[in-house]
Amino acid sequence: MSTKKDSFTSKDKKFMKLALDLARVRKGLTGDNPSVGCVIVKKDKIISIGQTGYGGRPHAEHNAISNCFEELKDSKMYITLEPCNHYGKTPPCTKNIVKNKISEVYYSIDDIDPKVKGKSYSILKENNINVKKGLLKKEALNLYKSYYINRKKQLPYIIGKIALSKNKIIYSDISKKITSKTSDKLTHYLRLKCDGILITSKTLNTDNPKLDCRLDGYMKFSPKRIILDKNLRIDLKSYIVKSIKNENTIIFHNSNNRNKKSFLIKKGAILINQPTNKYKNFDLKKILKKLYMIGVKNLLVEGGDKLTKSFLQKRMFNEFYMFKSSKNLLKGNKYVNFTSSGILDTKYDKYKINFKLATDKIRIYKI
Ligand code: AOF
Ligand code: ZN
Repeated sequence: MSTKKDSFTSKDKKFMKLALDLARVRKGLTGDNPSVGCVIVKKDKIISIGQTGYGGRPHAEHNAISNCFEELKDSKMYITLEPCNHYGKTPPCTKNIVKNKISEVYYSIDDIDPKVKGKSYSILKENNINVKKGLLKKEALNLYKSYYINRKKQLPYIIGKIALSKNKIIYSDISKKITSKTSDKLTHYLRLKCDGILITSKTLNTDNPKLDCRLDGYMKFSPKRIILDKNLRIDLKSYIVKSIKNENTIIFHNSNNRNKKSFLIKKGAILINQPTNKYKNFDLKKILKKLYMIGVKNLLVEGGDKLTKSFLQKRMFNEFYMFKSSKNLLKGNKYVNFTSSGILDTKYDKYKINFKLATDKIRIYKI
């Protein structure tokens, strides 16, 4: 039975919802390819499912087809994104669909990649496949927001995160831990979903952070560590330097310190000599463009107060997570206040999500 607003049945919606869930869990783990979910149904029974492979290949449709042990002829395929129709690193999914005699294809939204965009509908129709698009479109647009931003702006999708105490302190030299262990899980989930994590060498040298994803079994999906370090002040005894391997660390600098540079390069870090502007600062936009070019599609900024403020002032975050503890933090000899509450209230006040997590309050601001 179809619902009032569109011609899709509640069963169609259920199957597409499953496809969206499959895409959602793999999101952030498919490199430069979007994460797609695919469900194949025959006589109202699910006969196969597929997701885009880790790193982006094989495509979801390919996986669903090759996972299937039943006859595919006359089945119906639900896909979260327009299936590809081009020869890229993999052959066209439309061809695979036709070859396997799948008789109906429902997909949610058009791909934004110009190689693919909008062409699959007629290709499938010409092959006598009953094709419909627009099923759960709103949900899919939400899921692919970051992919659309990537491709349109040639920039990473940027998530900011900060943890502060009740008295708005983000660092104190006498008490390090601000938010709860439960909140740490959410931080690590964000690290899982991002392929790059950005901090300054100042934060690195003060906090000696690990910046990895410590959710059980997901360590291997830890993001690349990206350090802004104009004068190459990075502490060579820090955890980050000790754990440099396989180009997992990118350092933007503007320094002539030969010894330090060659030490870091030998360890396996990628050093990028980045010119500064007339105020002797890095141009963040230029850095973000470079990061996109080298494969960082989803970037988490776990900055200190200054870096966070720069991003907020320029409205460069697509999402911003504020973790607020219910406790005051003792101020030691050194402490840092969070100074961007005003910017958040004026520039990011339109769309907020609030929830409690253990003893903390989380607020997500979205653009
Ligand atoms: C699909 N299913 O699961 C994904 C698609 O280089 P290739 O061959 O991997 O093609 C990359 C393009 O395929 C990518 O830019 C995007 O347009 C699309 N992604 N398509 O049919 C999938 N991930
Ligand atoms: Zn494909």
